[in-house]
Amino acid sequence: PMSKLTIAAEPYDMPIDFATTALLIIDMQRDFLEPGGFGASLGNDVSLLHPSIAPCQRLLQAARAAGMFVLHTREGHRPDLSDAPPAKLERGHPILNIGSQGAMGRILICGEPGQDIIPALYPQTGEPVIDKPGKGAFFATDLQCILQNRGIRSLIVCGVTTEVCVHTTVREANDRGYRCIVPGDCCASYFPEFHDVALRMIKAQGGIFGWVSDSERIIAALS
Ligand code: C5J
Repeated sequence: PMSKLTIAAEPYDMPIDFATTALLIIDMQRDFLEPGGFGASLGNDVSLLHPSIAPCQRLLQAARAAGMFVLHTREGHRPDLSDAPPAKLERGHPILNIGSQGAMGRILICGEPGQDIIPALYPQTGEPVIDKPGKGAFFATDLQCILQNRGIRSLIVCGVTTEVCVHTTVREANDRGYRCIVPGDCCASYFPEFHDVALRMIKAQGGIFGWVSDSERIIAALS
């Protein structure tokens, strides 16, 4: 694609420089999307997240075909839980705690099958995978270092869940000076009303945190 592109979006179209834009896919992990993982252990219906998979897959394919820099994140903790704050561990009252043995290995622990990314969106060689102990992808990770080294200034941020890890990451990125666009159909929440309001919050007030678009409009701009 041409270096200077315009993505149709709200609250207004977003001009991007292709060379300094990356696709950041947040936490499309088995632990959130499949039965028996962290999300299900908290009492959520994981099927509510499934409509985001196909649009995410189409966007990922288009980004790869265009040669865009792609990164993936995974929420997870060290096996000894030393990077898990007690305040995180004590909340939620799940059926299985973080670190407990579940159907896909230990819940939300780095290196376990459940903590890995779903096969439909599996990272390819050359696509950094950022393991993160928090909800935001910048906290206690090398994400900013990697983005700076590539000269990235704009981020297409998608994944799950809209109002938790996607939102936290967009807020962190916005404060660090990154221009963020969120394709709403490539995100999902266990609470559909939170998904809707989270997207409205990003684009309200003239785009207080960023832009909102969808996979179709972003793919159209890339092709
Ligand atoms: C949550 C996430 N919802 N990836 N994590 O706990 O959004």
